[in-house]
Amino acid sequence: MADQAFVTLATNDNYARGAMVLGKSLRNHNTSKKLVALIGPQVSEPCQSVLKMIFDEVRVVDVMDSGDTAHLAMMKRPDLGCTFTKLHCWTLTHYSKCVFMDADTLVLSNIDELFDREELSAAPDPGWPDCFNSGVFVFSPSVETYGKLLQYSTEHGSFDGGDQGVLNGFFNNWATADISKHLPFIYNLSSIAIYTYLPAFKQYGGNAKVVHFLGKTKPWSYTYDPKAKQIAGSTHEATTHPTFLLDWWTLYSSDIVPMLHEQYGDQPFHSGCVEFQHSEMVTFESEQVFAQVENFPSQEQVPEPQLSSDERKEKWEQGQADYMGVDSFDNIKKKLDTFLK
Ligand SMILES: [Mn+2]
Repeated sequence: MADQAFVTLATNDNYARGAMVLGKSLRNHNTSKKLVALIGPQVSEPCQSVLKMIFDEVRVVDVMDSGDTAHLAMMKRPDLGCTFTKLHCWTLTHYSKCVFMDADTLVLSNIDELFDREELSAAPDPGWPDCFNSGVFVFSPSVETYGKLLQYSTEHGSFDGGDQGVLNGFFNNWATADISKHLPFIYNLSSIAIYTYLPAFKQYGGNAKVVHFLGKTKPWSYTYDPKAKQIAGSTHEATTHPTFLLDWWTLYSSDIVPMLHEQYGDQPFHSGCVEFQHSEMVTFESEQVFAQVENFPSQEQVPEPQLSSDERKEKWEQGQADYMGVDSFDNIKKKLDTFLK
């Protein structure tokens, strides 16, 4: 349908890479919908060119320059800058229905069936399931709704400082009014679920259709060796399941990097793809630490000191689990298996 579209948002070159991977993943799964990227004025020319190859429409949104109600809203609430840019998706009135997807999401199968849903449909947030997560939602563009959203934001602000707080405040009967507006969690799966409810992840994780790389460390924050198919980065901060992260990097390195190279030409740019120097792995002092990180070798890797069981428990309870090291999915599974036996 020509009047239905997937919409994403990139305010800088890093998020633009996420948007490229998302767009490509939608194409690879044969979506019949249009693809729209809203971008901030900071996105570089070469990145804009690549986005234009993947998306049907690339629209620069400059809230500060818009001279309309959005600009006025921005003057009152400068803290909500990115939020106002995201709300801009409601102005895409040449489409009757859209699905917004964060640039840090990845599609694993065709999800065109989401267009059977009505505004505002979204999946529960894993941290507070009576709120929806605003990384994936179905909406109907409307100038009227857009105006109301801007008014709501300036009057009430955002309880979490971002768009999710604004949208949950505005669509405040989502939790109770209409169950058909609750998207199944597999349309917005964040890895948090793996660590908070592992048996459910083992049971249903394989049905995931959309992965959402929630948290501070985004897929593009890592580096990747395409030959060795290995990822490096600050693994103790990781909030992502290694398999999904590898899916992201496989698609990015094979489909997106060649397009970026073509657009950047002679200009220097950092793709994030490097050949890891295995000779540099021997800088680790203890055999134990080495074993912990050997799947993610990198010259940037700083070995973490070994923690006691109590220290690890404390970190875990603070939400700082070492997801790719000692607290990895495999290790948790091993531990659970010993209980279940
Ligand atoms: Mn996100």
